[in-house]
Amino acid sequence: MAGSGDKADPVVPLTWGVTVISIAVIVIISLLVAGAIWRRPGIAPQPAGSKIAVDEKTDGLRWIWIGVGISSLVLLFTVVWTMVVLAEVTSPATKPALTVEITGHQWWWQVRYLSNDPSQIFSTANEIHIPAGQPVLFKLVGADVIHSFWIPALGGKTDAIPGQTNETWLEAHTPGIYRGQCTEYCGLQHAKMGMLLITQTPRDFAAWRTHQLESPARPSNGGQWAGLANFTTHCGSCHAVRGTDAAGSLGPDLSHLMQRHTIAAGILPNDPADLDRWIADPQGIKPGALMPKPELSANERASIISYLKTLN
Ligand code: HEC
Ligand SMILES: [Cu+2]
Repeated sequence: MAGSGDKADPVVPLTWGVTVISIAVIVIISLLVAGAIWRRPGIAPQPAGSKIAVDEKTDGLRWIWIGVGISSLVLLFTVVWTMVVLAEVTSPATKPALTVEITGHQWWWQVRYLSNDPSQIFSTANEIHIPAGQPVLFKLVGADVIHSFWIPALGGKTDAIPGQTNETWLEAHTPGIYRGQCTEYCGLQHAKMGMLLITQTPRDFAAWRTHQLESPARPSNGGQWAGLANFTTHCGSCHAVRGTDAAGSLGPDLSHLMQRHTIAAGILPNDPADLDRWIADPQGIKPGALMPKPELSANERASIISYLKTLN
């Protein structure tokens, strides 16, 4: 019985333990109540005018004391166990070397890698990469309303609240991909506000990070250049791509879009056909999403897709 990370490990036995104890309590109490009903001494019909003797037996009181005693012990035990686990998971064993700022937007996650050196800061969206085996500090904020950050396999929920920075931490044992989800109702597309947490070996993570800090390669043919121009005009006010004039921040940073597994907060696979569907009609796929339907001719859209496919 173990979780997938340091913060989840002690919570798993606590969850099962409290569940089993609760079920046992319900079963035992139900049996005792049923037994009491079954054994209730009946009072036989008495002839009119006769006196009914009062039964003064008091040994039933013992059951009350024993019951209260056992219940108190069981409750005390679960309270202490819970407190110990809470204390264990509040802070990691070693100081996190990496800090990631997560901003909950309606209805996607902005992921910003913080650093004291401004040239080392970059943003991505809906997919968080972290090194396995190391604790990572997360700073959580809400851009508009309250969202909540949750990667179930690795730890509990923490709210992302506007005007306030909440902190949490996670650590994964091994490289893998974990699903996460917004877990505070935040509007129409709350259910479609997923994310992936991708844990990598420290070496792979370092390589990924270095690559994220680079600008994507420049277009290599006329169609892609036209795509870049169209992208800057129609999309650049909301989306940024490193090294280009597109520097908007209302939507996800698309600098290395092709490296993501999914688009639109985990609801579509990231392949050219679904990318095309999304750009043709984001409102049809995710009604209410804060990306309006772009006014593009079929040619313009095709050129933009051919450009987006270069963003590795
Ligand atoms: C008014 C701002 C705005 C404009 C203009 C805009 N977008 Fe978006 N875009 C967004 C927002 C907000 C999202 C996040 C939607 C969501 O997941 O709920 C998004 C999501 C996306 C995504 C998915 C990214 C990911 O990693 O999940 C792609 C790709 C995209 N937009 C491409 C485009 C292209 C191409 C254009 C121009 C034709 C464009 N967008 C125009 C705001 C905009
Ligand atoms: Cu939500």
